Amino acid sequence: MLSTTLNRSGARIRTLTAAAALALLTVFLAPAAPADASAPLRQHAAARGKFIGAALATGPLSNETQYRTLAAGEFNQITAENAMKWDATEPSQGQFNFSGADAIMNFAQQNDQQVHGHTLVWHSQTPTWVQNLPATAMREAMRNHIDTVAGRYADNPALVSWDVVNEVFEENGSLRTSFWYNTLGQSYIADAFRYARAADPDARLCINDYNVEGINAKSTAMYNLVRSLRQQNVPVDCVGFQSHLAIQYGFPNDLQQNLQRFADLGVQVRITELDVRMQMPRDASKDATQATYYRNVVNACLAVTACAGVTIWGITDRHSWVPDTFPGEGAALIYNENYQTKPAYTAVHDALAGGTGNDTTPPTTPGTPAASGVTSSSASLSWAASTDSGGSGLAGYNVYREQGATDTLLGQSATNSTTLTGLTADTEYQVYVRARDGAGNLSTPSATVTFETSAGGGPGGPCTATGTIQTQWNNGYVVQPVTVTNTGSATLNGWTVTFTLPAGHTLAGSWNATLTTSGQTVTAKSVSYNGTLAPNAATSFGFQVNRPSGNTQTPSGYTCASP
Ligand code: 9MR
Repeated sequence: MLSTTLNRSGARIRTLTAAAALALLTVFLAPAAPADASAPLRQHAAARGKFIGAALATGPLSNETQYRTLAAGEFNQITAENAMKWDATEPSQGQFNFSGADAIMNFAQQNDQQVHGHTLVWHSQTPTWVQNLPATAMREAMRNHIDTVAGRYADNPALVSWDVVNEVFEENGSLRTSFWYNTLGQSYIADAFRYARAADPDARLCINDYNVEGINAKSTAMYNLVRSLRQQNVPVDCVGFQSHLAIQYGFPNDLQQNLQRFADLGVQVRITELDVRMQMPRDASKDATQATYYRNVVNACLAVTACAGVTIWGITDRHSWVPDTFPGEGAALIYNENYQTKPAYTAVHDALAGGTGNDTTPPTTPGTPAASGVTSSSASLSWAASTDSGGSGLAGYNVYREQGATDTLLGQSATNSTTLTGLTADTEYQVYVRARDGAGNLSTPSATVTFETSAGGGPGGPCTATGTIQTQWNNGYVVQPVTVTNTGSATLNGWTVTFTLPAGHTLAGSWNATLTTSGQTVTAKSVSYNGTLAPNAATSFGFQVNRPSGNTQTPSGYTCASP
């Protein structure tokens, strides 16, 4: 008789016998005394009622002993990095291939791990035979695919959840104009969830996306969609926050708050694809910042009851998608290329081992901030770092403006430096910092630093623009951010960036600038809220492009001018 139970993280465990139930409950539930400091990640995670997972690639899983040893020993949850995607499981219509997917499932069963299925319906890694179908046939192909793939593992107790739809939003929060949307309209999303529920009634069904970790246009669109689908009784049980972070773009300090607002809708939340990349080469300071990001993500999940756990998008820097997609960036994982632990491993370990929230010792008082590069609207601050001995670890710093009785929080930083922006010209600021630990304890305030912003206005000055490919797929990509920097000594009052799209590429959306095209030349103009740029200050905009299938070119010739 099949039965279903929920563990403390809400993960579903299906069992066939009482003995099997006991074995699994020991693994997933273990009300566990806090694990020994040297214990692997999975033991600490289980003691906190969470999973800690990794995405696994089938190549190294079959070829590399160290990869297998760490995958089995450190993680109690796994996701197939590619093996369960459509191009792997149904390369031609009706011809299914489960060799990679089965290898992942077998590994999980051998090692008492839960599996998150990734992914049933996505615009990427989906064969062209699907993309070219007319509407009725496409909907039926989607139903049959979900039925066959999710159905195959429906009675397997290791398979607990599925990414039913992946990456359905554009960066500005509108629905992505994928072939799914263009052929079937928005209804493909609800249909996919209903087909998945029918194929595996017990699996937790998730919607998953990137750049939704903080509160922004895209995550708010996700929030509204999940709420509206659930109001219509569409079976959406869970939301996945991919969390492909980069130390040069800052930490989403409102992650915990964002996870909580989704949890308040009644869904499970999970971190599904965590990695933290950096510009190469690695150094000790970048490693330390990266460790702080990992620690903050794990702490955010620990602080939200409905957060089931954290999956890291790989094990070792030897095998990671990052360098292929972002030339010059890498080192995004918690083990280096030689399978040695990095500070990020220690951060994840210590956050998971950090006890049950009984840390009441605040971090030490940070040093007095030093101000530099003060302009009419920005200032850079740095200070001597704090340390934390209470167990939960240093999480970051809050930066305040002293204003008598009601001090204002100007910003938060994961590291012991930050650049304040949006300051008022010609104004005196008194600023101090307080350190924060993983349990939310705040240190006593540092001494204050006083600086005065310069007068604003003046004629335009020179500027530069650089575009970064944030993500790309077979027939499109997102450029985010295009960073516009004022390199002159006067404030810019409006800017214009031009660049060239390769032949056959067409704009599919943009944000934080007004874009017009003439042939393949694109002109991007500042909008009301980002045209004023103090000397050395930077702002950014982004855009999305469709390109012919298989073409790998990207835009070139970014130039910036002020009007
Ligand atoms: O890590 C995956 C990489 O090996 C594939 O080549 C790539 C192809 O699209 O997909 C990567 O995984 C993606 C995941 O499935 C969805 N979110 C973004 C991940 C990184 O691109």
